[in-house]
Amino acid sequence: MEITHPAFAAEAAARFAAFREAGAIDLILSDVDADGLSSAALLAGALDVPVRLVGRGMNAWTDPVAAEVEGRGLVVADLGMRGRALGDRLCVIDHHVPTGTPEGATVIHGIDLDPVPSTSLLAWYALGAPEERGWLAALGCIGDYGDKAGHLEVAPAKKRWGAGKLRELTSLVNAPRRSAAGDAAPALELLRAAADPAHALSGALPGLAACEAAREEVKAATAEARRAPPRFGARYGADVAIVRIDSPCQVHPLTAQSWVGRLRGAIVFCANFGYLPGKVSFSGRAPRSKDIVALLAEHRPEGADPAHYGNGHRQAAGGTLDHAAWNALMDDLGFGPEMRA
Ligand SMILES: [Mn+2]
Repeated sequence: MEITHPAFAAEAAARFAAFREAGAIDLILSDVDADGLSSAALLAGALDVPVRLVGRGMNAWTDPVAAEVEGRGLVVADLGMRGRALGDRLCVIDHHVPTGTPEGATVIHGIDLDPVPSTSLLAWYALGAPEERGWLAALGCIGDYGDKAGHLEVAPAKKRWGAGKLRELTSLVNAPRRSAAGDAAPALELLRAAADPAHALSGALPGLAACEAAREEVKAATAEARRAPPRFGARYGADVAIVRIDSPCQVHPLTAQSWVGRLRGAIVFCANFGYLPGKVSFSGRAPRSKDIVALLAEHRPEGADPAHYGNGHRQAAGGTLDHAAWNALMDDLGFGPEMRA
């Protein structure tokens, strides 16, 4: 397979080998989307260590998780990066806009590369780019960026393992985290057990049926969310839209995504009032010329937890706020009672 960033990949492999050499790795923390799961499947397969998925309403860089991983040798994948040390020894593999660098950590970060690689590509580079596992690298990349974002690994993976199979598997493993239950463990189980995408989709492995059921549930919730109209506030007019929904499923990112192409040039947020009790979960999508991370930083309301507000990519970021902080943000952005909690 071709490698988008060959010099970086070689350096990542050397850095990761040095990390392995220097001490034990006994736990992988990862995100629950296709990119996080494929990164975890790659790393867990190579290192033979368990995975702790960091899912709904949780953030790896907060006290509860820090307490849980105390004393461990960790790889933290696709979960952002902050200036906080976790565990006994730490390797961070990530591609989100970082807010700091943990002291003493081994860091494999792709934010300064163009195109920015998925975490799955970075994890695959770290492991020395093993050909047979290239489908997992491509899967995470397709999950985060689609299959036409200029990553050279994707076209050969599509040719070798099937474009349709890779797309189908990406869609399936992305479904459980979005369902009302939100448990991505079956998707990880499926990816870990599979030799390749055809094997994963064959029906012979555990996890597939749960992924399929989750996808049906999410499809129905998405259809309902699409019926909500975008609203505009006094401060930015047509430049910032918000769509309000109420769903136990994580359909706010998809809903924001579906509007950003239709509302020319606007930053679009979808605010979900039914996802976490007592909170508003919101997801923003922006056209290339705009920067959501900057917008949210400028309007950070009092009471916003930095671990759960305004993190992500320039074109895709959001957060979770309690009702008071959400209402303060709405006041600041010039929205009326239609957006208040
Ligand atoms: Mn990612």
